[in-house]
Amino acid sequence: MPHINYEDKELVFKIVYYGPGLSGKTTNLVYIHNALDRDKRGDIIVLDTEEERTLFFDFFPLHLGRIEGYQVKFNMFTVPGQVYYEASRRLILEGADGVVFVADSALSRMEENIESFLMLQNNLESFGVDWRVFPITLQYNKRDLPLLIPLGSIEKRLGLNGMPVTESVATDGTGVMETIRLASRLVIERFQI
Ligand SMILES: Nc1nc2c(ncn2[C@@H]2O[C@H](COP(=O)(O)OP(=O)(O)OP(=O)(O)O)[C@@H](O)[C@H]2O)c(=O)[nH]1
Ligand SMILES: [Mg+2]
Repeated sequence: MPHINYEDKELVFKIVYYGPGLSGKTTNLVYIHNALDRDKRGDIIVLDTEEERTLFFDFFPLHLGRIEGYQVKFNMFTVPGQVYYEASRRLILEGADGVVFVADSALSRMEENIESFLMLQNNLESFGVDWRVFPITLQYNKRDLPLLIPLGSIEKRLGLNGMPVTESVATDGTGVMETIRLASRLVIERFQI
C-alpha cells in the first residue's frame, strides 16, 4: 500500500530496484534521474563505496502528477547487490509497492540472477506479501554483451509465466525509461483495483 498523506493530499509509492551485484541497478536510477525535468525530481542520494558499489541504497523522489486531486510521488530505491548486504536489502525492500528486478544478461551470471530472485521472493514472503500478485518487472539488462542469457530463460527456471519483461542497456539508457514507465503503471493499476 502506498503511504497516503491526507493533509497534504499526497500518495507516496515505493519502487525498489533489486537484483544481483553489478547488474546495473544504480546505473538505471542515475539515468532516470538525469532524464527527468528538474521540477519532477528531488535530489539523488548515492551512497557508494570507493569502487562505486552501493553501500546501503540509492534514492530519489519522483513527482508524477495527480490522481483524483492527490499529488502522486514515487520514492525510488536501489538495494546493494553484494551477497553479504542481505540485511540492508531486507530493510530497503520493506514496504515496497513494486519492484524492478534488474537481471544481468551475461551468460555467466545466470545463477546469481536466480539466487537473487529467490531471495526477493523469500523476503517478500517474510513481509506477508504474495509475490505471485505483487508487481515485479523483470529487466534483462546488459543486452549489449556478446554472450547473453536468452530472453525467457529466467522466468522458465523460476517456473513463472507472464512476467512483465523489458530489455535494456542501462549504460546508454536503452529500455531504462520504458522499464520505469511499465513498473510505475503496474504499481498504480494494482492500487486502483
Ligand atoms: N555492458 C554493460 N555494462 C553495464 C550495463 N549497465 C550497467 N553496466 C555496468 O555494470 C557495472 C555495475 O553497474 P551498477 O549500476 O553500479 O550495478 P549495481 O547493480 O548498482 O551494483 P551493486 O550496487 O554493487 O549491487 C558498471 O560498470 C556499469 O557501467 C549495461 O547495460 N551494459
Ligand atoms: Mg548499486
